Amino acid sequence: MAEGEPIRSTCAYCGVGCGVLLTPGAEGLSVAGDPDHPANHGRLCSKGAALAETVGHADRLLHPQVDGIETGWDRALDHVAERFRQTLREHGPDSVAFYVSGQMLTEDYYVANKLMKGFIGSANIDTNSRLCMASTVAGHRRAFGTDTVPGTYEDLEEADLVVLVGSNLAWCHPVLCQRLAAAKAARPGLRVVNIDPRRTPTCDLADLHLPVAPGEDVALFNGLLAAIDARGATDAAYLAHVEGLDAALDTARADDPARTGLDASLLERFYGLWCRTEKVVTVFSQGVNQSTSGTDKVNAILNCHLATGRIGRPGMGPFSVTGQPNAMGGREVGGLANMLACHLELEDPVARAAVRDFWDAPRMPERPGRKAVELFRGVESGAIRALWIINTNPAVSMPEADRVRDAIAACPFTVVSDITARTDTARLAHVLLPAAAWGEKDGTVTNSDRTISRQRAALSAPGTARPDWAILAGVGQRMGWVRAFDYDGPAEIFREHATLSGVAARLGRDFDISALSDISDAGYAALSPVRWPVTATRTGGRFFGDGRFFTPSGKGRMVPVSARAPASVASADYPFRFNTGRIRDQWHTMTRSGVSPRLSRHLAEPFLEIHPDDATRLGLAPAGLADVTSPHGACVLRVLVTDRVRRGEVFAPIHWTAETAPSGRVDALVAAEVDPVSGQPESKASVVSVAPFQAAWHAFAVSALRATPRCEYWARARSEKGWRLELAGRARPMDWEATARALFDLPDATVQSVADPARGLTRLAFSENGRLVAALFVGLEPVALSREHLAGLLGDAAETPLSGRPGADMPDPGPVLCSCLNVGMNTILSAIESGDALSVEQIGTALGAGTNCGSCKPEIAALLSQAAAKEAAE
Ligand SMILES: Nc1nc2c(c(=O)[nH]1)N[C@H]1C(S)=C(S)[C@@H](COP(=O)(O)OP(=O)(O)OC[C@H]3O[C@@H](n4cnc5c(=O)[nH]c(N)nc54)[C@H](O)[C@@H]3O)O[C@H]1N2
Ligand SMILES: Nc1nc2c(c(=O)[nH]1)N[C@H]1C(S)=C(S)[C@@H](COP(=O)(O)OP(=O)(O)OC[C@H]3O[C@@H](n4cnc5c(=O)[nH]c(N)nc54)[C@H](O)[C@@H]3O)O[C@H]1N2
Ligand code: SF4
Ligand SMILES: [Mo]
Repeated sequence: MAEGEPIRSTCAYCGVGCGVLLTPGAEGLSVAGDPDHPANHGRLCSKGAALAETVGHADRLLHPQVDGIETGWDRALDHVAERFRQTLREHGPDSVAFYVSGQMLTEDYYVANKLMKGFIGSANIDTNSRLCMASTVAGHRRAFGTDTVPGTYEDLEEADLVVLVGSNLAWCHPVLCQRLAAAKAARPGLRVVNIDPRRTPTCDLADLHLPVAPGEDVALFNGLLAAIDARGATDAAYLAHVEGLDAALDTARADDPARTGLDASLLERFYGLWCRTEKVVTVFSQGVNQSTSGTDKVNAILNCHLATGRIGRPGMGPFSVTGQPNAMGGREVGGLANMLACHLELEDPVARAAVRDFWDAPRMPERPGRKAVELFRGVESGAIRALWIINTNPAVSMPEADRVRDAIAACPFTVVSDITARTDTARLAHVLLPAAAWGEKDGTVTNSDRTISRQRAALSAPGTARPDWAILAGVGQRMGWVRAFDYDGPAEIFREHATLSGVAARLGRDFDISALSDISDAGYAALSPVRWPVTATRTGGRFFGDGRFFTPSGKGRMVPVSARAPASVASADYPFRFNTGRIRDQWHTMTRSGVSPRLSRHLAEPFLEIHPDDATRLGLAPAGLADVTSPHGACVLRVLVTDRVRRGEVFAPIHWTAETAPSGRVDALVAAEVDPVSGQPESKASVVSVAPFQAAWHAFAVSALRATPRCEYWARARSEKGWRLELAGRARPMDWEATARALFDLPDATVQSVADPARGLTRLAFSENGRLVAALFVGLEPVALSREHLAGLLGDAAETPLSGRPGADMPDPGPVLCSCLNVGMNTILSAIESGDALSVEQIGTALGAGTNCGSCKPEIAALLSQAAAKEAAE
């Protein structure tokens, strides 16, 4: 790459795996979409576009810490190695565990897996992919004999029918959604069906929405399989390569599609469309995986594609979209407790011997290790006594999160590798190891369609932070395996991994990138995105169209499956079905996306979507707060009254933590019920009760410095010039000014105040040197103010901050809808009302909203249709 040219890398976030161009400069990093990357062809979503805002060093962990004291690497790594060795000596290999992540680079992941499975000699390494892709892995292995996504992104564009199952593609895989939307715009015949109990923004793209009853996708696809057979849509020639049709049909016919709760006529439309459309792609994600029947849901889908031979050909096939940037790479290196490496199986003695020889490994486990939920149960029971958590935040993201948090806190020895110490999990560690972050390190990731791309460093790591592979190798060497972990960089690790894939290929596995085994350092530095396999004779392409599978018989397998309801049963005490998921602009526990003020504008608080009828019945006020309780924990969430969810069902996003909203940790509510085959938890179908939170007061605050309230409810988000806070409490403090001074840590600042005790209103503005540094607005009801306006006044010589509203000459833009171009909802609404803009495109032309990443287009469309409905009613 020539001097001054941008550095080609891959986005830090989702499994779409978009290519980015990074240009470090005096003004900071600039990030643009890579027009030459096959995943995105230059597009980015709001999160990708805001990457540059998240690479600052403000909250970074800069040096190792042992028992809260900063120290050098030698001392920290010696200590970790010694404690792991001691635990092994005293309690055996299964008393230690690693809990790792689909966000690690392949090279990091490879070293972690090698250290645990080949050298420590335990299979107690599991990953957050257990909460994410495990059911798909298990379903793929049952049907194909290997965990392989057959198709490519182009298939979504070439299909005539795309079925989205349990996927909010518009918010979670936005660039892939944009590609689908563009294909549909160019070819309106392309039909999209969305299967989701909720009406999500993804529905705006759909011709048909099937609001399936929670957990009942097996019944839906069993009904489809029966319909395929009844209508003669099976492919006899392809079925010669497939076994199990009759058994699968028997169980399919025995299921009653009425379980789906869908009208017979709606089902009929869907079945008819599927049966008569040859080019069909079924995209599935967490609505499928995160279920106690997740593996069966996957096989119910795969059965339909196998029966019709619609697989591995252009525009056809089942398509699991992966969540994390390297969920796929993790599967390739064998990061799950029940896999070995390169799609080899741990329990296969031949595979074990081959990997042992290749690694020259002293000991290898013969049985699978503990899967995530069991792993933390082992920590709780004391069976696991030394734990290393890398690149994941289980004290927040595991089901029964309070229990997991307490188990980690009680573990005799916990190491956490993270980029920041401000996570709920890092706070529990004995040893904290500072990892180099995205943008600071080199390696590879594999996206949802098997494309391997380089991540490249464009910035130097702050403090003494190191890449994860180097931290792991350092511990491996100190534990005594000097040669096995003597790597001089990620290229060397990659070559070893590629060479091992050749060994696996000779044992009949499909993951084969052996043509990259002797890639030079320069070749690795310049590696362009490439879809695996990469062998002497083949690069990329699709799988299974030729009828060749990786099962013992070489045939594809249809698996007989039967519908089961979710494990948690609603009762009078817990009458609501509790669904969880993601929002557009935040990434998981927000340690990175939450740093961006732009991304924090869209939805700045934890919330609960609830149907208007339920809200009325329970006496929940719109924008009020609700107490949400389950047998496992409690939350307080902002009420969002909407008919996007049905009666009896509620939905909450997963992103808030003890750092950002302690009563918004929704996994505290989620039951740790798991799929019997994959061990994946049912994150989408717990049961809860909902009641109004009895608030004595509500407040909104802005503060130049990070402030941590002590009341029952608070949520904190970044703004350009500081922080914004939502607060509420069950009891009124005696003295608001004293409370506010303590909250903002401003004992001496000048204060302006207005109070209306009769209406319970108090407004306080604090300034230092004539500049506004903090303000608090208290009321009896949720405070209606222009939050954007107030957050913007911080640092200004604001004369009238206490009005809480912009002056008459400055319209209030309202909550931000388009985060890329910072266009508020009120601005869009007034353009609609004035008649200036009658379509999403016209709004784009007039205001710019929706013209960059396009992720907000569904919301703009919703505003337009609301306005049209209002007009019609008037
Ligand atoms: N903005 C953003 N994007 C992300 C992420 C993020 O944190 N933020 N995370 C990434 C990761 S790791 C992942 S795994 C993906 C997840 O991507 P998705 O799976 O698309 O996202 P979720 O919101 O978890 O869940 C998808 C949908 O499943 C539905 N659902 C719930 N129960 C059922 C059911 O029984 N049947 C069906 N058919 N649907 C059901 C929910 O209502 C929800 O709308 O997103 C990735 N992309
Ligand atoms: N109820 C419910 N729970 C869920 C889900 C759900 O839909 N519903 N989804 C599940 C799914 S699919 C997933 S993937 C998980 C995600 O859950 P987690 O993996 O727990 O969430 P993240 O916030 O992505 O955690 C990543 C951590 O790694 C740190 N980090 C970032 N970069 C680096 C690095 O380069 N090196 C190291 N060592 N650390 C780094 C971050 O600061 C952060 O603390 O949540 C799961 N939990
Ligand atoms: S869709 Fe967005 S978050 Fe996902 S890889 Fe592309 S730019 Fe990043
Ligand atoms: Mo995930």
